[in-house]
Amino acid sequence: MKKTTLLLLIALIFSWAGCTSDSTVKVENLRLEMKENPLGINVTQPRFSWQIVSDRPDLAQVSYQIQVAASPEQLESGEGLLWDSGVVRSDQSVLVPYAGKALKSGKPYFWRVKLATNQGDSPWSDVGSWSMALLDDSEWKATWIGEDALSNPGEEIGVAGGNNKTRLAARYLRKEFTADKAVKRAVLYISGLGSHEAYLNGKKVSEDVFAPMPSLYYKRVYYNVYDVTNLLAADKNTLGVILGNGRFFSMRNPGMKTFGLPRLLAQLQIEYADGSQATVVSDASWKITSKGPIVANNEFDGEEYDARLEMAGWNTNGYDDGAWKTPDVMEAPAGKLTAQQNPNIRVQETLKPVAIFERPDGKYILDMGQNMVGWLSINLKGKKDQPVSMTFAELLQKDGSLYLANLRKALVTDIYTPAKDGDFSWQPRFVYHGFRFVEISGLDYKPELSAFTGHVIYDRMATTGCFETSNPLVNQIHQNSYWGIRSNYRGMPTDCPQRDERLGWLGDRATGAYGEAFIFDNSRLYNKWLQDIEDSMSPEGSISDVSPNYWTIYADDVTWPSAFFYVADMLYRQYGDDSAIRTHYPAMKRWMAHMEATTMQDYIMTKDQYGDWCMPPESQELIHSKDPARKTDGAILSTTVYYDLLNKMIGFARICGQEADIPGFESLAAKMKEAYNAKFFDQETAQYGNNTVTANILSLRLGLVPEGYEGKVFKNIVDKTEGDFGGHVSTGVLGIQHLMRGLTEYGRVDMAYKILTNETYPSWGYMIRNGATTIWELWNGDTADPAMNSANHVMLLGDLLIWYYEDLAGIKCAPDAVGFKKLVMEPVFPDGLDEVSASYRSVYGEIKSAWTKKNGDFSWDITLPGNTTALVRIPKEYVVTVGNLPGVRRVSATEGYTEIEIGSGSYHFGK
Ligand code: RAM
Repeated sequence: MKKTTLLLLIALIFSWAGCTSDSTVKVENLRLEMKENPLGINVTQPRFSWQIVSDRPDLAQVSYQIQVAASPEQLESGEGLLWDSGVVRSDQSVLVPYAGKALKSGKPYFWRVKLATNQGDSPWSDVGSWSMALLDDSEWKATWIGEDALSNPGEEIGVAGGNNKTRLAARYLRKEFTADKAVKRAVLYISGLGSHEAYLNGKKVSEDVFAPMPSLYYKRVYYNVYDVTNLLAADKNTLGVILGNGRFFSMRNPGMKTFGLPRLLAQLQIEYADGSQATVVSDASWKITSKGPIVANNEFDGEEYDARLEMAGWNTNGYDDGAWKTPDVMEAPAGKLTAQQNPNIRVQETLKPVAIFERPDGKYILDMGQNMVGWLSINLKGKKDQPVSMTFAELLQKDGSLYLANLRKALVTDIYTPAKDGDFSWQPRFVYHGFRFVEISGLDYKPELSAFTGHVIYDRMATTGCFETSNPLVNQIHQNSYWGIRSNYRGMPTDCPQRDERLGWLGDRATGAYGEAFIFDNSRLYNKWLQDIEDSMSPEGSISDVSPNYWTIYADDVTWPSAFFYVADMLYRQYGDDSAIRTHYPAMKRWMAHMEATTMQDYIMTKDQYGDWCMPPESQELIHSKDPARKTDGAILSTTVYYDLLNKMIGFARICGQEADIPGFESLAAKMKEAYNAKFFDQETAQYGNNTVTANILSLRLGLVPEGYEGKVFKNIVDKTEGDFGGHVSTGVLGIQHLMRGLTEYGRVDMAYKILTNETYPSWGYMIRNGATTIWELWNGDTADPAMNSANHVMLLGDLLIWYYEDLAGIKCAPDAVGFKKLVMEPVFPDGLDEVSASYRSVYGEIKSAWTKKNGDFSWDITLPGNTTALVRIPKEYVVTVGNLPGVRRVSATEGYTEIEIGSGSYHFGK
């Protein structure tokens, strides 16, 4: 595109009438521990965050005052406050820690905040609230209960030498009790393992599914906290709980860690208006049955529901449970009972199928139009005793039948057996599938599309990012990523949602988590996952490549465990939350030392497990390349990454006040750099190892290249990409984490853009051209062996999403700031891309950036939230003059750029 010099105008989109004294400053979006009015907070100094808005530009906080009380009335009157921070001169509006009187277990609290800003004072905010978890184990009066037997035909616990399959019916539990006085507050503390669905008087206590989230149950057991005051009836009440198997009674055994038969711990605490208290706890006074309609539930194999076994009214008062049993007292699962701080899973969206067609065998195939994760709800006509079954798949075979080979041994089939002829509605409770297509059998008519609804499930978190460009392929890749990411959150980030695996593989998220954080508020999820990783460590300090370690893989490689560090760093940079770094620093240090002691030789890390996993192989039928010229030496991967982790540890040590550790990390890093270059760097050719793009780009981006050689090393990356791969990606999971940013930083955004927009193999565009609506596990996912070939893996995204938001849109946190308090906005403008429009809801509020450079005209709209600033850099070719208008703090010219420092507000640059 021909670039024209354009006049830069700065105008404020809003009408700004100069300084008036009326305060328009408002405080919004109160958060406690990054959540809105949370229940069951388990830290004693929770942190407050808020956002500030006004209709004028350049809004900055000058001071805050926070008040906390045990009731809204006390907050209002100011009497008996538990904390009044007083006026604190500070611009901090994210994660300000509580410093008042000790907070009490189980109690509710209320807070508000008032600010002084450069535009005047805000009024008091609305009142936010939270409640504390049970802080002391001794407060648990409940007993773990369940049915300690297999009592239905066909049930299997899985045995060594057997088929590994497990099968078990859901457990139904009930308890009637009386609440004989006026109730002020009732809170249910509950852990139902694997998954529970709880009811009070026949009503669900929440829309959560699969709660609580998975953990390494003998180290940690999560419980959930629900306020059920409104569900409690005067006088007689019934608590009902269904227990599914989840990840506790695991899908396969042995081969996947299993923890035992399902069990329930529940404690309902009632506060009466007269100040007295009552507690209803799980114990031997409850009743249990496993003869209910959910006769099997297994996340791999599906759910089987026999409507003939329904027990109408089982979770309401007066149900005759004479046929039910007294529950067995079950052993406690040993792990520390911990209030879950990350959100549970919910149905987040529903989808209607786009097509249905009949197969020659009388079965129907439903097409959802999108590879999705969750389940199907059905409204169909059935015949008594004639099962209707649904089998789920991502793909179809050429003949139009389901392609099941890539699901390996997962049976992925839900079965409903009607109790009578006629209409029925159903959906499963304890299973999910990764699918686009569903085969339906057992019907004697062709159903309407309206009979089906796809329920998309994943952890309840806000969508924070939006990204559109003038190039439909670039948009579609973002859309596929969005679907892939939401497909792979199940209380932990999973590798895949469909086959017999669905585990928390670390390597897939080392850099991925960072890119994902632009699209989803995944802060609580990743905080939780880091705890899974630490819980899953070996006593010797090894990190399991799968965490929670339902598969235990202590390979002592570097590249997969690096996620422990990179994700903690991401939480700090993206959300301003350093708690994960502080919590896990000792474990990180232990792992660094363990690795140094066991796998480092002459300052080279010698162990690697996966290589540059899933690089495009030489033949499209292969899963892994066999060509030595394409494979990167494992020692290069582990040494470069370990070196980078040392540098991360230096920063972490500072955050944790462990400065004494720093010289050790520094001197080790220096020795490693020297040894690494001596061993792998050829000064003549400026090549690392066998000159793969991955070897060179890791060395370059992670800072190992000797000064002065950067350009030459980079040239090798470019030459290799152009010469050997025709401008295509040649990396696997390791190299891809740095590819897009690396090419851009060293001046070849055109090559990054080519790689992005390729539609020939290998590329993201190739996946899409071949029907992908998510991201594949393999570049050659359409031709490779089904043994390892998921159509919904996110690891090959590498740093693509980071590059989308930071480099294409220019939404980038400044290196000396965290949480987007300060941005450096410096988009790249690849030839061929005319428009980018993106937004990101940061912890300070929404950031927007939209530029166009169509027909020679350049324009750029930016919006920054209150209490943030940005350094905007516009290439000189687009700018000749800059006005001096409100919100603009400074304008200066550097070589090639006009730099404009702005405060919050909305700005338009250009015509
Ligand atoms: C596969 C997983 C995962 C990857 C490991 C090494 O089985 O699906 O994505 O991290 O292997």
